[in-house]
Amino acid sequence: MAGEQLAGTVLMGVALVVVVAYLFWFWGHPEVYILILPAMGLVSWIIPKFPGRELFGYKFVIYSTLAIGVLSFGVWAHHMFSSGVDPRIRASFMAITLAIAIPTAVKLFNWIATMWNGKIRLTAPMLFSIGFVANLVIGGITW
Ligand SMILES: [Cu+2]
Repeated sequence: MAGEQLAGTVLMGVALVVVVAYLFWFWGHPEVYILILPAMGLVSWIIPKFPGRELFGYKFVIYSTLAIGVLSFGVWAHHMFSSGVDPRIRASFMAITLAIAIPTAVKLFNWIATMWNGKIRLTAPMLFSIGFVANLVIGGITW
């Protein structure tokens, strides 16, 4: 009897940890994207300033921001795959996780296209923005 109670307590503890992890990522993953969107907005504003150009594909960058904001609510369970998520649910979260790379890549290519062959003044904000783009590329490739 004591052994069954102990096993039940351990199982409840494990289940609680999994529930807390689900709750954390349900909140935390959209939050990750919501935090980066204002920084992406700043970079979209700074990058055209110093080559003295318009932002390449302005509308696409705006719609990419909206797409990232919406899709960010559909990726959180990819952090729970090791806890045994149903394969049908896992597939949908995987698809959205892959899909969110598309608007992110649209932003990256538009920032690079804005700078391409431009006479860029390497001021501190511009260097920061180029570093942001480089960091995003390195982070995306090594993910
Ligand atoms: Cu994630």
